[in-house]
Amino acid sequence: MKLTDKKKKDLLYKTLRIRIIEEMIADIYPQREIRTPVHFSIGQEAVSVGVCENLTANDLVFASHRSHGAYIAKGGDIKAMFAELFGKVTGACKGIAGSAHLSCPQKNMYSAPILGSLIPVAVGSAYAAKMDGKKDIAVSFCGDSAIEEGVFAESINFSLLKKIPVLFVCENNFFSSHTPLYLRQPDTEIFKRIKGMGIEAIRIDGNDVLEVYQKLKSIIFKIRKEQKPFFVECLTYRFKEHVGPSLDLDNPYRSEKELKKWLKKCPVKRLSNLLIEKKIIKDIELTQMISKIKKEVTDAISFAKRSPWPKNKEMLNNVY
Ligand SMILES: Cc1ncc(C[n+]2csc(CCOP(=O)(O)OP(=O)(O)O)c2C)c(N)n1
Repeated sequence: MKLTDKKKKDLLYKTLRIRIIEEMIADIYPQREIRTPVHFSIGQEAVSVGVCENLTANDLVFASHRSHGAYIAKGGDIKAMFAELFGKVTGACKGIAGSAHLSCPQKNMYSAPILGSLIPVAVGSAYAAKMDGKKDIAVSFCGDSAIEEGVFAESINFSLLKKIPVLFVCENNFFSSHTPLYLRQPDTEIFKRIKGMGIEAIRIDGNDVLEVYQKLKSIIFKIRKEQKPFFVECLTYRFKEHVGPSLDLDNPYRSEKELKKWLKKCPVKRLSNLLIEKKIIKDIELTQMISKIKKEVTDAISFAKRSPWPKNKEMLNNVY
């Protein structure tokens, strides 16, 4: 499938938008007005964009603690996102969820930080849609560690048994907090292990927006048409520390050399360099994109700052 220049520019804009939003959160985070722990997806944006660009508004997305990319790519409101991070009542979840639970029911997007907890929910939601005769699918975004939870195997099994249209997207960034994949698994080619469970599974370059978008287009078409599950392992890397805006380079689980290797594969730079090289976009257009997004974020930050706090008595609403 050949992509138009317009589509390529659009994909660049959407990837860049996630990057700038998160970089601006990282910049203000040390001021300690945002008190929710934040797991940045900087470096992993291509996965969220490439997948969600192929979804309909009714398709459901279930993400993890590293939720921002999926929230933004599924169309979550940015003012509501910032208000949520600031703990304000105008937030996407009325200020009581924070970053790791950031959800947007209006856009059919949910996240939760208990590893693996939303994997069966994605399966169940897709099954419900199927039983209702709808064509909606559900996507379960999970890390390479979340799929080590037992519930993942149960979810794969049930989705195969009942022919459920669910897409499992594993964002393999090679770490479970501070433990590398090679210390947890005898074989680091995750997709091969998962294939052994009987589900179709592939591995792709999760730092190439165009590849993720194009490969997922046909996979999502297939899931919808054939009504069965699919597993995609996206190789990627988080540039920031596990939680917070620093780099974790003082921690021996990863090295500066490794980070530099992955920075060369930065999804934003790769796509912008390609589009500039092929004269699909001019430097000035890129600068304009950046200014537009920064203005949007600045407005969202001031909206969040001037919004009220939730009332004390509202804090336990919806807690069961
Ligand atoms: C059931 C459970 N066990 C442990 C944790 C603590 N924990 C939070 S994030 C994390 C690592 C997650 O790694 P992965 O799923 O690969 O996602 P990533 O953080 O790399 O995006 C762990 C162990 C948790 N949230 N839930």
